Amino acid sequence: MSAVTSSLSTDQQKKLLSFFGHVRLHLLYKASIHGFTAAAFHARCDKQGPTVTVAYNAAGFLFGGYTSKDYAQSKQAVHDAAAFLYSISAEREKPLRVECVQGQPAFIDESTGPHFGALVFLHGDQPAAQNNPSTSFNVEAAEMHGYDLVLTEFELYRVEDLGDLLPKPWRNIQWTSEKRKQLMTTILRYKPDIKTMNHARVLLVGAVGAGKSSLFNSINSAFRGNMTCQAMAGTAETSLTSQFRTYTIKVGKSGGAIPLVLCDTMGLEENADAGLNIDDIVSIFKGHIKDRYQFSTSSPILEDAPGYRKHVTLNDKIHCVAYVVDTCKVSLLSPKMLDKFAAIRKKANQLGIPQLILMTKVDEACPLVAEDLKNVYRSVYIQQKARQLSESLGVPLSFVLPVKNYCEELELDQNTNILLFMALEQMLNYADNFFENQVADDPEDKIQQEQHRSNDHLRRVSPKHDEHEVV
Ligand SMILES: Nc1nc2c(ncn2[C@@H]2O[C@H](COP(=O)(O)OP(=O)(O)OP(=O)(O)O)[C@@H](O)[C@H]2O)c(=O)[nH]1
Ligand SMILES: [Mg+2]
Repeated sequence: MSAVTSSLSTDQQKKLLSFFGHVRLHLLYKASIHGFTAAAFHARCDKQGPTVTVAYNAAGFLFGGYTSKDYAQSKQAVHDAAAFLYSISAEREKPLRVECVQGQPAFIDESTGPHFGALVFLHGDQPAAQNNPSTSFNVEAAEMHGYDLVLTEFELYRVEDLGDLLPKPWRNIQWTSEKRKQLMTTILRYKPDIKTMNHARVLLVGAVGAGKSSLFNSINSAFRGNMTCQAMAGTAETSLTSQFRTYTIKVGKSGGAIPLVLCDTMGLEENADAGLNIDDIVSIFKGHIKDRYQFSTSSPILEDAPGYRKHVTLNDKIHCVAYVVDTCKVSLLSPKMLDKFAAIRKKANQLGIPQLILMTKVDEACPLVAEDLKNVYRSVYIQQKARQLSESLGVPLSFVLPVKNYCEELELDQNTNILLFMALEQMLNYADNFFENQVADDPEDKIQQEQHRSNDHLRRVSPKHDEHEVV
């Protein structure tokens, strides 16, 4: 299936947005991809809250209707004082807006295409609209669509209220260089509580295009001190990453490795036989998959495959899972995708692997955050998405961390690094919980852990140690 992207030009989008306050348009349905039928429309657009339909014709008109109510095929006439029909064209500087006649229903909520009385879209399951005389809207056909009722495209967008900024952030962050340094020092000084271990291994799991590879590149860049693009990142219909990769991250160009290994995977897709499969994820959890293993979507790894590691140590296992989710797609997580996440979570829980969620692309999701990343914990929209994500995945809100990856910048940014380092710090804390569970299971390791703790304590109080601090 082709990528679903908006057909709105920048000028059309600007004019359409001028009808609303501080909102974001989220494309839910595009007839040329999903089908010019009422059934295809309702499958994607029912129960989505405030939406706007956008019809395109060859005469150059863009026209449709806004409603703040749900489509639900209830067979009822729906009253909505906020509803309106509109038309936009290049010739008209100001878009045309037609209000609903007071007391009249805005639309008939049936199983046809959207039915605004005066205008019925997807008429007869065709790329067509129908213009009717109506008591609800007084529509001038010439102004609305120039009598051209053949639709070259038809889309529906959810109109998401971005809200304003919260007076107080929902998490307190110090956006200072001291904070960045302190986080970096904490990460560099990290040592697992098990003597034989010198790093934590964290797995990135998420849908195609969620930003997993970019996250590694961003963290790598932050430690390296310049932009890097070691992992291939970009947009494609299926996962761009097709191999299992384990990455060590160095401080500077020739410095030592940080005590964390990031593992990048192929993206998840909602269909059972597409994208990374759950059996492979379990093999990764258990340490059986070697670096550079080429995933196959048709079958999971076999024990006699060259990429299969038979004898695993604690070092090879995954100690923390970070689910990477695109903030813009939180409300679009389909039941099938949520089922996949639930199945993966169940396996991780059975193996005692702690998990957290990284919400990427916060800049793309909220213009206030794009303007200033320091708004990330003050944006009503980001907070709402974090809550929604924690509910849909069934994890506490404290497990959800917003991050922004480097993607178009040429220079590092302190605030971007702070969010990335906070995510890393949390991964290490969670990996510690994994190690604690291992130790609790193994009494011999418990003794080693005690020894390690006392040595570690001596190291931490030694003033000489601080002389070697790397920041
Ligand atoms: N604006 C913005 N774009 C991002 C961010 N993170 C990733 N992207 C973009 O999203 C696209 C996909 O990113 P990738 O890192 O390739 O995603 P992935 O999860 O590795 O995808 P697959 O390997 O295909 O499964 C790229 O074009 C990135 O530049 C972010 O935080 N903000
Ligand atoms: Mg990738």
